Amino acid sequence: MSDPAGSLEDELRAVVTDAHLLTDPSVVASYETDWTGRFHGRARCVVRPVDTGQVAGVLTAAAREKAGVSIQGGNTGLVGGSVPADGTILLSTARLTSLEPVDVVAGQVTVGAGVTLSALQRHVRPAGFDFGVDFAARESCTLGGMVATNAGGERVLRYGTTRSQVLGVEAVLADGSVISRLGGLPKDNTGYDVASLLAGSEGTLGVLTRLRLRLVPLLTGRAVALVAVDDTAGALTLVRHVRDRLASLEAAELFFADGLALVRGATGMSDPFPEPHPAYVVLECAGRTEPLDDLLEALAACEAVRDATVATDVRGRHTLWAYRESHTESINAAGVPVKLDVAVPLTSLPAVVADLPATIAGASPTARMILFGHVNEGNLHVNVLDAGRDAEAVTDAVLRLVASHGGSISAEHGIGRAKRPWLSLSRSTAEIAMMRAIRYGLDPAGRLNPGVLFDPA
Ligand code: FAD
Ligand code: 2HG
Ligand code: ZN
Repeated sequence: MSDPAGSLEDELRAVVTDAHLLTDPSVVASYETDWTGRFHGRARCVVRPVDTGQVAGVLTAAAREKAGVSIQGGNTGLVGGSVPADGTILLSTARLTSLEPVDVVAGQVTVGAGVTLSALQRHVRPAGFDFGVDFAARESCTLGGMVATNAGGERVLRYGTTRSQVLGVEAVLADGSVISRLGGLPKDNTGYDVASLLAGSEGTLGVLTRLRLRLVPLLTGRAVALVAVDDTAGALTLVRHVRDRLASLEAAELFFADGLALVRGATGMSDPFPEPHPAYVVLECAGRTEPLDDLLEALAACEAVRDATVATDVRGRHTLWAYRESHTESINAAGVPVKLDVAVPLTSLPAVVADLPATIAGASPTARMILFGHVNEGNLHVNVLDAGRDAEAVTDAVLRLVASHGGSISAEHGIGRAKRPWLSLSRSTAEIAMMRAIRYGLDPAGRLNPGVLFDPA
């Protein structure tokens, strides 16, 4: 840090006002640990800018003083990317909460990067629209964090990942300059696609401040099924069967008996079926009319189904979803997990699921694995409890298994700090060199989100 003590803080105070420069260690501490409790960092201070102009002011002052800046949205990220690098300014997007009117002609909306997913849903639904990405962290995660990590979630099967929903961005680069492309033209081939480039960049290329988002029709006819199957192969048979018959299929989520037991223990929920089963799939269909009859017909004709329960009313649907969506919180209630979010080709999925227990036991005899995921994308959430000092060995063993099947070491949550040493398992030397050239071309000293995605400069 090159500034004489206090001068950078004075500059920041002038930009965001006294109330939004936080320096009291007990207040700053609430920004310094991630959602899982596994990652920590020490911020120099926290700034809470209210608009793009203030973000630009913060980054200009930081650039002048050669100070690092870490970026935090809802702090629900699961790879340690949202905690500050030691000694950096922590820029919180919590006050970037503008919600512009829904553009009903284009089916688009422009929102601040600090808007939470649930606030966006509440904003667009009365206008007959919905957002194409949804998942359990909706009350806290922000659109900026979702774009920065290219979040996936439960509707990728129908609508794709967050990147597919972003038509434009406003962002501030490390030197304080602003790029603003919020016109929302669905067709625009005038060179590099800045929105796509920033999606998934994990805050290493710029601070997202506003987003132009594509919306999807609000579909109120909904049916959810919780289906018992024998194993992963059975789950795949079921999903293919329903997906190939019903265009209304929106979600297909897999979990196993030990995950159900953990969730039931943590939540007190009852057993969904009279008999236990090895594996379960949550399916959701959505349309302008209720898709229940079509779903029941498809389930009745599928050889993989061992039992099923369905719901169309809001409460019943939420209850069935809770068996799946409560996994993350239930795991955290049991301890600090090693979290891996891998994807493999669907043809490899049964083999990888079968190999994981021995792979993990080989790295950590004490470890306990809870597995679940977004089955149609081959995306497995490998959660490992009680790994103790073997966390790195477990990570290494699982990621190498995945890579040996041509999979990705991160399907959803990003690289962050947690998976930085393993990036080369999924990306070639030439690709990493290209990514670094972009990152350090825009931010030569690597001051934005240092330690995320790449080693600190
Ligand atoms: P943060 O955690 O604050 O930040 C995440 C990363 O983005 C960090 O590197 C941060 O520096 C960067 N960042 C944040 N805001 C900005 C910005 N404005 N500009 C630039 N960089 C920024 N993820 C999925 O993909 N699918 C799921 O189904 C899913 N389910 C989840 C369920 C639970 C219960 C939880 C706790 C998390 C889940 N996640 C899931 C993780 C997911 O990554 C986040 O919930 C979300 O995408 C992060 O948003 P956030 O605002 O909390 O970002
Ligand atoms: C989900 O799909 C999230 O619920 C979180 O991506 C996964 O807790 C996890 O490992
Ligand atoms: Zn997920």
